[in-house]
Amino acid sequence: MFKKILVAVASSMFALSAFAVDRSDINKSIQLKDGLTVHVFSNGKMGMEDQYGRAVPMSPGHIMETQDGNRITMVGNEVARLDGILNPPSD
Ligand SMILES: [Cu+2]
Repeated sequence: MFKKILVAVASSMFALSAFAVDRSDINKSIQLKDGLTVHVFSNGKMGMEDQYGRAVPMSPGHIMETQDGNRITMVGNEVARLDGILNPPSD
């Protein structure tokens, strides 16, 4: 059972890294009031970028306020996926 979970985790990590540097996977990016940016991926999940261009975690379900006063509910928490896009491996 435990081994099965490990295999599942390993293969999903591989799937993530396979398209991690593909910026076109981001559907749209929205500026928030607090200076953060929320990136919405093609599957509807989101990743957060801070003022310094780093991928930062946010709890799914968190209510975010956009610069134009709208509210968005955080879906997913794609930190590793966004980090691969913001900081692609140099080699
Ligand atoms: Cu968020």
